[in-house]
Amino acid sequence: MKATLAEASRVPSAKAIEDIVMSVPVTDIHTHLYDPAFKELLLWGIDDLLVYHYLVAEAFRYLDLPYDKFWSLSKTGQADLIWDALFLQHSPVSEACRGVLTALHALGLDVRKRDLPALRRWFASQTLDGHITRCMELAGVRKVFMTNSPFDDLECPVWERGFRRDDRFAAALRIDPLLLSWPEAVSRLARWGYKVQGGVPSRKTLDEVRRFLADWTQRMNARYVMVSLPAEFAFPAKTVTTQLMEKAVLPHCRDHGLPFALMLGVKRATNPQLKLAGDGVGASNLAVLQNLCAGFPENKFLTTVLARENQHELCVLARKFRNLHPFGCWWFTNVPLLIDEITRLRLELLGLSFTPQHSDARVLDQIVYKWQHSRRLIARALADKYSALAQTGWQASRAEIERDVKDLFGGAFTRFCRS
Ligand code: RAT
Ligand code: ZN
Repeated sequence: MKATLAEASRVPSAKAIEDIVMSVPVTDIHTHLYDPAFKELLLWGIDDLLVYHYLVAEAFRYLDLPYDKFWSLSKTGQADLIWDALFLQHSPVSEACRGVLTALHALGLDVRKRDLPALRRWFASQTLDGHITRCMELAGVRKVFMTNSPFDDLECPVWERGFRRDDRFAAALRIDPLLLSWPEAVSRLARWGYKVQGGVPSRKTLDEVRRFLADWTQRMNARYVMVSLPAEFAFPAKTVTTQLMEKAVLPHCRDHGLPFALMLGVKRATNPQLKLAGDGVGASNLAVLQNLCAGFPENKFLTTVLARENQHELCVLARKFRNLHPFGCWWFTNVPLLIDEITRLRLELLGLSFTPQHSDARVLDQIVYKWQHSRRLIARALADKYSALAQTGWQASRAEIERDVKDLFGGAFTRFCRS
């Protein structure tokens, strides 16, 4: 028998579901933000918002000055050009532009005036500590995962000196150079006292790489190990990358009970003149992921894929392998059209056993817009699902919905990491 309208209406309304989703505390599982102890590495404020590499790429669609000229300008000079091109000369309809306005508006600033100097004055009068608290509150974020690389010359000395941790910021050990630039990684590791040699890694070298990973995992208290891989990455294969992965990284993760996070499908330096803004996307062969999940059942894989074409296969793989946890709408997929599509696809194929979003924020204020925009879309997708269930007579209670939402915004991730 079909449920009556009255019965269906006992399910919390779409508005009530939206309220639950808009207010649930979030664990932001991948960002490029830093613990405030890293001082100027934690970016914030209007100029950093404007020179975000997503906006740099968009501004060059309109700018005609040479790339070098742009890069030789100060941060303020670059921000002035971007503001003019993307906000004044054209309407800021792209997701990255709209995001700046959402963040400013949520911070209580009047965007109608288009007054960049006034915005700068406002940010100059804020303290970093106060601003962190304010942004985290506005975004409803309770924990931020950083991206921490021992190979980063600015970041590394701070870890080596040691500092008092801010427990709102958790570490993730990022190892792209180790797996993707082996000759340079060898010189670094050797300089740090690890007895490694270039070429195909020997037993001794692999042991030393594991010692390096263990040292840094401990130093950072890293909660997972992470790499981004190009679209053409293959596994298995007879390459140094796969050897290191199989014989050092995966055993390390198993020993320490840590997930290995794979970000698949980036094409680095598609246009090197754009620097950080110059990376692109390619469809990955997800046989790689199947081979890893099946070949290493004792390992846990957090995975996000950059290509829209890979999203469906990622879900299907996650149905086959419980050691695979899909997460986030990464980078070029972090736009409303695709967040909506990908989230609905995941709900329909995986239920609630995934993490729909991470912010990837590089500038503190961005957490405010990235979470506000994503929460709305996720809320709508969920409301449609609970309403479809209500048509069968199944009424999800408020407590059940709250439980489900907590899972999506950090609970399922935490459980996966602990499992
Ligand atoms: O989204 C981004 O900001 C990209 O530049 C990348 O940092 C990407 O998220 C990554 O972690 O490699
Ligand atoms: Zn990232």
